[in-house]
Amino acid sequence: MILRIILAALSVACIFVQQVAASNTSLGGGSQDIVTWDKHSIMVRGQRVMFFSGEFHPFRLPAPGLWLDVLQKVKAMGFNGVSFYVNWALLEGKEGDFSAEGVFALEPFFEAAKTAGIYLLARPGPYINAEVSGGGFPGWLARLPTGLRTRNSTYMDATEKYVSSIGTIIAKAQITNGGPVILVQPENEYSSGDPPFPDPVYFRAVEQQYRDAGIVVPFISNDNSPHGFFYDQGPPEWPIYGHDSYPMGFNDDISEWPVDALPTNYGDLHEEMAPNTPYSVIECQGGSWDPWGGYGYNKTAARQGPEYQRVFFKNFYSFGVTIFNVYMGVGGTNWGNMGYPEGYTSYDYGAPITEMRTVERENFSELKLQAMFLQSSPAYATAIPQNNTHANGSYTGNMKIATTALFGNETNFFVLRHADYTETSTEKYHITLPTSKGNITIPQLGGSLSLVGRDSKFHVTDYDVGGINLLYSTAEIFTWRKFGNRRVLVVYGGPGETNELGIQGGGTPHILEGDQHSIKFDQKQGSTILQYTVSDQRIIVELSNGLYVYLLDRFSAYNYWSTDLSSDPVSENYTNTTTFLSTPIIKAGYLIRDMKATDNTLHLMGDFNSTTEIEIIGAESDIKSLIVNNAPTEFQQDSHGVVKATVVFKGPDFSLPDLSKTGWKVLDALPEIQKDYDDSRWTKASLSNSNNTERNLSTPMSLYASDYGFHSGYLIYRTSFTSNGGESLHLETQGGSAYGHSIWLNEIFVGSFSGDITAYSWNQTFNLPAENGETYTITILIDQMGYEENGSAGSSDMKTPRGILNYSLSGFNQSDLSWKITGNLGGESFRDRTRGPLNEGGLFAERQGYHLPGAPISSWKDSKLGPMEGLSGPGVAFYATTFKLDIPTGYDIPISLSFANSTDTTSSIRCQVYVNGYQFGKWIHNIGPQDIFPVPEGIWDYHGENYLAVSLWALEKGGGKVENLNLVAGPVIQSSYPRPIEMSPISQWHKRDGAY
Ligand code: IPT
Repeated sequence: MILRIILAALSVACIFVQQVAASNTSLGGGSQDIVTWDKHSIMVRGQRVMFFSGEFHPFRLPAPGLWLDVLQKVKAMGFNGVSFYVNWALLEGKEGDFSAEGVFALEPFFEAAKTAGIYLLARPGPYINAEVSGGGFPGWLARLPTGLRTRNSTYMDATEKYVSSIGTIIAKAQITNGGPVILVQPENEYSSGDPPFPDPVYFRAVEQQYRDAGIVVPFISNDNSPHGFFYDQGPPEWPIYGHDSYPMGFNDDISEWPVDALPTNYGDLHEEMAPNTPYSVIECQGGSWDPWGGYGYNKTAARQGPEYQRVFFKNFYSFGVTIFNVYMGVGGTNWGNMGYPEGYTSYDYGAPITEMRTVERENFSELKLQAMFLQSSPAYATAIPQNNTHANGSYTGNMKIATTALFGNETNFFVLRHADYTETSTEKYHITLPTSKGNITIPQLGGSLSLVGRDSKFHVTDYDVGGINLLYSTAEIFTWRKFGNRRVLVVYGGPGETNELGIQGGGTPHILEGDQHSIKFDQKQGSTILQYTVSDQRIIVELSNGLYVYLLDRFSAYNYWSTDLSSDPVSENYTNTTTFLSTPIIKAGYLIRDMKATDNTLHLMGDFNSTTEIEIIGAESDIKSLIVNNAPTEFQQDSHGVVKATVVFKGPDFSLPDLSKTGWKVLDALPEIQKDYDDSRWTKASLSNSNNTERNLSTPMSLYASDYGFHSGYLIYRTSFTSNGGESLHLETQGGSAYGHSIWLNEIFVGSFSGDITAYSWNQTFNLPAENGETYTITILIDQMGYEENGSAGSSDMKTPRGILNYSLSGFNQSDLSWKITGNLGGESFRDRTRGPLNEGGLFAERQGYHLPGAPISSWKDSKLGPMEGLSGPGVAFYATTFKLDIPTGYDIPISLSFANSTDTTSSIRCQVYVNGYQFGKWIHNIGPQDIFPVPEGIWDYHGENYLAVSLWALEKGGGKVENLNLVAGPVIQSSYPRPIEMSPISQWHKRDGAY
């Protein structure tokens, strides 16, 4: 055994040394030897790391005080990494004016990652896709006279300020400088486009920009699927090769699984394309975005739920993936107009951790089982995946079952699934596995094994449980631990399944807990063979070699946790396999974040949603006190060292304000249609040319909002004419999926387009009730839904214009009309530096800053019910109210705004909602599907006054209202996370100079 460890250490050291030689090279001066890699995995300070990561975008949770909460939950899921994008559009809203402060600052995020012990993969773009407006490109790029994402110097120069600034910020947070960043991905899915494509000159230039900014850690790429781009350029200058995978597609029929979607050839492709880099899946589908009018995220979460995770993720493990990022780990919110047009406000994504930061989805629990297993199995990282062309029938002789093997030095892994992965029936099988004791056909004690429904399972042979050889197991391993002379192995299976384990030198088993009849023993191959039927009655078996085996069903296993903040001087809080495998296993309920043992005292930090029996398995033998969430807690410790206690859940005492009683103020938010309205300070649409490379002008002047610097939220256009009587107006506008518009002739409502998910633009002709000799102003209000993404390199998709594309007024030449335009006040010289360039649109109330707390609402008219009173005709009203929240600390109680209109309400209304100035929702009742808008603590002040504003745009003759607007509390969690949460910066209203 000792020899084995020494040999293993030597071989790691050799690989390490070789690799240092191979990858300690420089591009623009970058060099380091802390993060290295070989064909199996990355290594940090020579220790192999299975980089198990969840995608999280700090910019989608503008409450830095909650970042640690989220990262601790990712860590509790057994993950050791997070991948994050940075959204350029939010940091350089005006060309050359880069700022990353307040909610946009990354330093607190890096600190939180260090505290949680989470390694980071930084993905700063500059292009990110990510279902954000322009795919992360700021609106001013629409004015570049060139396609985007090419070597063209106009484009490259435009990226320089951002890349050098964000590159410098990330560089400081690299592990070489004591930070959590260990990998950087330049660009994003640079996988298709116009010639020259693929362009190594361009790709390399982006890398060079980051090297110049001080990035020294390895680069990693994310091809959109395994094309192998750039790998053939060879190391060392080129990145670790990675690709993405979204096998379930997006927004497809929610109930069915696609056929032929399981990528069974990716392991072979990797061997062909990039055999010398670790197999890396940079984005593995962990949910889906949901479009306007979509199915809603609970359905997405269910479709990409535990069955999908078992079948599809284990398929990737069968190829030996060691860099694995689940997109998304935590979705978050498209607040403040940041989303792209196809998506609505919520970006929950059906991810394992919800937008409200809860962990009750089964997706979380299933992933925890998988991640814990791989983190507990150091042999996995170097095991060699076997060609699986003949997987069907191999090892089982049953053609309905596919088995793919990974062979290690001693330990072998076998991944089983139905040959037809969509199969929902049960398949029984026997399997013959090679072991150190020869081939063994399992089960040996009678009966058969089974794959029940959509499932995939790991079987292992010669698996090292801290020096005890697990000859084989068909039960899946959750984790194992070694405490002194004792070992604990926790395994699980699906309900009703038969499983069998062989434990070498196990001697005579002793059942400590559970039903004697559901378990069988025998001695074979020098091992204790143990067969059991999985039920929710756990079985604990003690073997004579000091091994305790916990036999669980999958659902009970969900309640088991292990914490691995190793807190040692070298590995800090990052997962350290050696210390990890000697920390206690904790059976609890909702969430365990951390456990520390000092001087015979156990300190446990966890979150509870009900009164919970806890067990700490592997505590020191003489525990004197147990402190749960800072409270001394009664406990017993049994003769096996297990500590047992009860954590009592005490429901909090609180109530939420009733929004029909808080009292509202209302303002007419469309003064533009009034007779005397003065638009002299508006921007004249005077450009006779546009650089827009996506669409040629159809009008004598550009009416593309991006040409005038307006990139977010509502747009308003005005023009005047003197009538010859009864003109007709033809209009073509464009705002992206689900957008809408309304048109007025002076104060007379002319008509609207209420939106359709498939209508990105709309043509309409109106007969104007205009009288000969009278002068009229036409006012057009357009909802712009964000810019399109720019997925194909060299394209100009993000420039797809917003605003008026074309118009004609009968009896007039186009050039007889002149137009004025407004969007947010100041356009790219946006006023609210706290909430960034996109938070405001062009409504009068937004231009004045009335969505900000401290707005002078006392002079506005009273409205008893606010948006629940609504408008009796078409128009826009702006409502505001204030109220106090007083939420007890010690609890995590997410608070959302719920808009509820009866489903038969046909009237089209569009609302925007602002909480303490942050736009946290766009509600479009006639499109849906989102009615509930979570707002994070930190944006809400849970212990003080809050300012809530709602704009309501009624698009139809009959007007409209929100039938019910409520504050609703999400799941109430008794939480160990320190509260109060630090407030996000809430800058106040000041009279805005030059506002119109
Ligand atoms: C992949 C993008 O890289 C990512 O930013 C996000 O947009 C994701 O899609 C979908 O949520 S692209 C992939 C669909 C090929």
